[in-house]
This record gives sequence, C-alpha cells and structure tokens, in this order.
Amino acid sequence: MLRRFREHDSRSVVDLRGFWDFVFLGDVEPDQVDIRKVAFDDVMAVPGCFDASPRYAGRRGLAAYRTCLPLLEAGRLRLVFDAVHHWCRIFINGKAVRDHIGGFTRFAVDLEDVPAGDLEIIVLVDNRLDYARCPLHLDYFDWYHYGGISRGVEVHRLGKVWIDALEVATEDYQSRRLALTVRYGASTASKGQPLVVRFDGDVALEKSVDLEAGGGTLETSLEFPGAALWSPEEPELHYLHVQLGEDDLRERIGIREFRTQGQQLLLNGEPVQLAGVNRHESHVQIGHGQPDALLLADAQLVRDLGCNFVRGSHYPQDVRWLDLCDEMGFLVWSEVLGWQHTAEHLNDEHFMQAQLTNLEEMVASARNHASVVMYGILNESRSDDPECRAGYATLLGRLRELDPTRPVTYTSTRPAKDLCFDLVDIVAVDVYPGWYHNTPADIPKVLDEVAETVDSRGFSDKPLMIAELGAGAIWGWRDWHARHWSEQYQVEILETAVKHLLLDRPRWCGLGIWQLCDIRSSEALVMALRRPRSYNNKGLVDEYRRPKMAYDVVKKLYRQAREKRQTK
Ligand code: ADA
Repeated sequence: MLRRFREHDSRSVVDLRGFWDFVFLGDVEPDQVDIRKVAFDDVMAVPGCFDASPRYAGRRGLAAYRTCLPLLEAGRLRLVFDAVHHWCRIFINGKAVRDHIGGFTRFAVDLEDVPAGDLEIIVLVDNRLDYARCPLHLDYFDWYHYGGISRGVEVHRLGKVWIDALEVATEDYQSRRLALTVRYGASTASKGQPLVVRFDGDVALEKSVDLEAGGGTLETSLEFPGAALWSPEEPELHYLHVQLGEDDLRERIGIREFRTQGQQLLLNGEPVQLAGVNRHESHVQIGHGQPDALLLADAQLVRDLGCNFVRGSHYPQDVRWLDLCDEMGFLVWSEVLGWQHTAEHLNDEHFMQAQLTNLEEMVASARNHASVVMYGILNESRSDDPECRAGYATLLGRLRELDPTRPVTYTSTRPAKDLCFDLVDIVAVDVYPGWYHNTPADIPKVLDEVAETVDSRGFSDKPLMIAELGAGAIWGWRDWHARHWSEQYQVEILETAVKHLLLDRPRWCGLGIWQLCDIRSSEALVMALRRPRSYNNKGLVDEYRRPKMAYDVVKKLYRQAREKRQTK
C-alpha cells in the first residue's frame, strides 16, 4: 500500500504493483470461465483501471489479470488487495479462494501451507453494473464506475503469530491517554510471547502475553503526557509500533478529540467551522487509480484553496490520500459507497449486507487516521421515507458500534420531511440553489429557510452543515450572458453561498462545495442529458486540474473565513 510511513520492520512484504498479464473476456459469466484455459493477450498496469485506457474505454464485462511470484520458502501468506472494481474472484495456483464485491475497500486472502515455487495469482474482475452480483455500484450514480485493480496489491509472509490490526483511539486528549487494541492471529495457542509497544521510538510497554489458538485481542491504555496534539493548524503525528512474537506493525496516529456540543463541532475542545470541498477519486486518464503524484496534486489544491475539510464522496478513499490528509491537517468526512437509494434497496437484505461489509471495511482502514473526524452513509437517499428509517438506523448503529469515537451523519435533500435527523450527530443538507432551482439572488433566503426548517423541527441542538452546494461550469466557457455552464455563473453562485454560510450566519458549522474536480459521469440517459460531455462539471478545477474562475474566488473567501475564525 506504500503508506507515507513504513508499516513493518520485520514482516516481509512484497509489492505486486507493475504490469500484469491481462485479457478482456467481455460478456462472459465468471462461473463459465475455465481458469486454466484463459489466454492472456495483453498487459495491464496494476494499480489502474482497464476501462480508463483508450483501448478498453467504456467497455464493460469480465476481465482476467495474472501475475506470478516465485516463493523461495513454503509457509503462510496473506494477499492484500486495496481495491478491485467492482466484483472479483481470486484464484491461487488455479483454485478459487475468494470473491469480493465493491470497489474502494481493502480485503485480504489468507493462504496456509503454500508450497515453495511459483505462486500464480489470477483475478477475474467484473466491471458490469449488475445489482444481483454487486449491489453497491449502480448505473444511475453520478460518476463513472471504472473497473480494474485500482489500488495496490501486496503479499505478506506470516509466521505462527501475526498482527491483524492495531487500533488506536484517543481516550482523553487532555491527559494524552490512548486506547490500544491489538488484533492477532495465531496458528496454535502459546504462552509467554513478547509484546513490545513503542511510541515515537521509545518503549512504552513491554510484557509477555499468552495467545489463544486462532487469534484474539490484546487491549491496553497508555498515557503520553506532553505529547503534541493533532489539529489542522498543527497536524502533529506520532508513530506507534507494536511487536508481537516475531511479527510487527507500525501505525501513525494523531492525538485529538472531535465531538459535537449543541450546534458546534469541537476539536480538542475548541469550536471549528468546516470550509471545504467534496472530492471524487477520479481522473480522466486513469479512472479510480490514483498515482502518488495525483494524490499529492489534489491535496495541494485542497490546501491552496484554504480548505480545512474534505468529504470523500461517495465512497471510502485511498489510505494514501488519508495519510496526506493527516499530514496536511484536513478534517475528513469518510463515507460508505452509496448514492440516492430508495426503500427498495434499504429493505433488500442483499443490499444491506453489502453496505454493512463496505462499512466495516471502511472503518478498518479509516479508524487510525487523525484526519477522519466523521462517518457518513447513503448519500442523498430517502431519509424522508418511513420505509427507509430502519435501514438508516441499522447502518448508523453499526457505525457507532464499530467506532464510538466519531460523529455520524448522512446527507439529506429533503430537510422539511426528513425522518432520520434524530439518528445522527451532525445534520447535513445538500442543496443547489441557483442551479437546479431558484436564482443566485435567492440563495441567502433558501439557505436561511433550510436552517429555520431544521431548527423548527426540533434539531436546533445539533450542528448543521451544507455538505453539497455547487454549480456547473465548462472550463474556458466565459460568456456575456453569464448563465448556466459559464465560469461566471459558477462564480456568482459560489461567491454568494460561501459568504452567506461561512461569513454571515453563525448557525452553519460547515460547507462542502460540490466539488474539487470535474469527473466523468454515468452514461445512463437520465444523467447523460444533464451532464455536458458526460462530465459532472461542477469542479473548481476541471478533470486535468486546470483552475476555473471560481477557484480563486473560493480561495479568497475561504481565507477570509479562516481569518475570521482565528480572530474570534
Ligand atoms: C448530488 C450528489 C452528487 C452530484 C450532485 C450534482 O448532490 O450527491 O453526487 O450528483 O448532486 O452535481 O447534482
């Protein structure tokens, strides 16, 4: 995964990024494929999205990837995939070992007693939009679902005892008390295994532990008086390194508390206002694949804009992106894969199970990131429909169970009728005044009405934010009429809205502009007819990251908002 820090000192890890053998099989059912007979006739970059390359642009179907790894020794291995879109089946030496559904999340395949010799890994990848196979990626969503092995792949060598995860949470930021949970696996029970925890290189705990066969958890609480806190202004990070038996794992964390109190968001006890953007992991030439240079360029844009907030719309973001957010001090809304679902989906066990798995995988990757301050679910789904409430309660409840330290939320488009605001910590509304309805002059009135509605319905004790607001502009399109799709019209809408929300009205705790970059959208007719070029053109920069006029305007206003916050 090539994080921004070294995860292991003693565990041996092989990075499988590079060119893999590839074949696009097309409209073939995975169960009909005889994996021994697949004829690979091409190569494909891993990580990458095959349908973002000109040769396979827009193609949907089954594809096969293959690579080989020579193993000098037999033993236990773990194969880690950081994201495969959207459905995949993994074959090791010709044998199917696991299926996975849903892109954007990490999953692993454990292999016991692997013999020495060549390890052949074949991955069948299906990028078709097929509810029955993969209910998380649907054709009407407002982004293009690229397919392929879009993030890194690694092979880890495990011994008799191995660390599955190190989970770290700030228990009390004032005394710098951290709760640590080590999840381990073990092939047999054993006594007196050495456990050593180091904090920024210094030993903080050293003892012997007894381990159970199969695996278990070890929990402890440690205090690091005087350790620097993490905040957007001073994003101080610390390293926790755990050794258990002969295995080890390093995590990088920030000590901080983020919570809500009445209408406010508090970071380390101080009120914070969110000024930010929504970001998709999408690029015109590489789809969902995100090379380091692109991640860094996007992070630098977010910082240059003066944002302290990014929403990872609408799915779990690459951990390397979260690493950069930790370092740059962004506050991140991490979200489960979803877009405008109805009661039909929320009452379907198949869909809900896929959501729950996606949510568990998201939390596992997000929980140690200081930058991730809140979780979201089910973007713009029918939270106003009584038939959907149970689904919202299930997913939000599961999030709280998995990670009680972070506030939860979702985006609502019908605040006057919403039925689930009582289930969240932060009320978040998406509204597009001046774009889909009303005029730019009406923006202040529309926004005030949203706040009045939420408050009058009994939620005046919760923080309220606009998670999305925006306007489309085609890069370079400047026109005397200055209407829809012109750069000037986007400026007019964003300027009015940002001023009103962040400078004029204290009720709002934040704003996420829709969106940082233009992205390719769905080709479904319902979307295509509203999306010139088949792009969602509401970016402050276009798909090549070229700035539109609105970029500088937002940058100026976000800086003013920051100065206002700092002089309070
Ligand atoms: C919604 C949605 C976004 C995008 C946006 C738009 O708010 O959440 O994904 O589709 O609308 O551009 O209309």
